[in-house]
Amino acid sequence: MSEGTGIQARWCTPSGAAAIAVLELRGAPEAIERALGVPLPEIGAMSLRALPGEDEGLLLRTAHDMLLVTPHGGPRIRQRISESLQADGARFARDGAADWSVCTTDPVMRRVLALLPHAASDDALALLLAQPDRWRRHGPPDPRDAERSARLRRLIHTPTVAIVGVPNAGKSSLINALAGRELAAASPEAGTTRDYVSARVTLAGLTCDLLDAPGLRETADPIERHAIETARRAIAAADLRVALAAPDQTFPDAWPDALCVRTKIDLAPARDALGVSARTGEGMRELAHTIRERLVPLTDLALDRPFDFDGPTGP
Ligand SMILES: Nc1nc2c(ncn2[C@@H]2O[C@H](COP(=O)(O)OP(=O)(O)O)[C@@H](O)[C@H]2O)c(=O)[nH]1
Ligand SMILES: [Mg+2]
Repeated sequence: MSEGTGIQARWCTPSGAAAIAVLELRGAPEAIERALGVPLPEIGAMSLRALPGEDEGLLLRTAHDMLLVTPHGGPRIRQRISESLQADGARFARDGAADWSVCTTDPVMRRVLALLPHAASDDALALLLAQPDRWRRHGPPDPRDAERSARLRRLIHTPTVAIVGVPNAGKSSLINALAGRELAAASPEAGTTRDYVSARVTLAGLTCDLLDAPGLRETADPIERHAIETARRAIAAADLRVALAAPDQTFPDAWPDALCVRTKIDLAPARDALGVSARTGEGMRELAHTIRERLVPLTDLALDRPFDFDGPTGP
């Protein structure tokens, strides 16, 4: 470690919990500038800058000698930034909450800043930061925008996608393939998944929780029956249902609003629905885009109008 630079650093968000992390830096502006390798914004202003560790983030200059930095929330990025700053002599204090109230007097910006560290998807960042300007230009969101607002809030609060289908439809295999790791036991034996498993994945930019429901079949086993009842409720409460069927199966009719997907297209081509193969990866990108479009359509994102980011239960 080099000579101390007098920079005091502190992470204000828990590790890996959201799309962005918040780092507070205090010290001489020249020292902070040198450590980050980028020019600081004016006091009260913010700017998007490249950060050490091949990341980028917003810099919010809250005072002459205080800066809030918002890199991505992943633990590896966080560690690289910590190491880079420590190598420059910064001293890290214990993690603690940031005080956003010093950043701005604009009430919409204050609410945006309070929400930023909790946003799940990357796209939430630009969308939230655009809100103060949109609210100024258009006023608060129109009640007619309520449905669009509810969809856009899925970028902030991770939505749930229930994967449903009869045993052997390929649910566990699909979830493992989307998550890129072995999470749910996949096997040809019906009833392998007795409890539902969930995996957090990012599909075409949208972070969501995939729910692997147990095969919903009639059963005498009270433990399995209980698991199935619990799963039925979770499926009904999910933001989206994706119904899977292997080439030789029929789609379940319990959820008419489900997105239908044929699995195992390496064995037989899909003729009646979107098709995927967990084995070869074929169709997976299209599926990710379709799920994202069902939950947060790009037209909602592109519309230059304010949205109700706090939601009906917000302040
Ligand atoms: N050929 C092929 N087999 C698959 C594919 N996906 C799953 N399987 C197989 O189908 C069987 C059932 O899969 P699983 O994911 O456990 O289905 P689940 O009961 O719906 O969770 C397993 O033997 C898997 O290896 C696929 O894309 N192609
Ligand atoms: Mg399974």
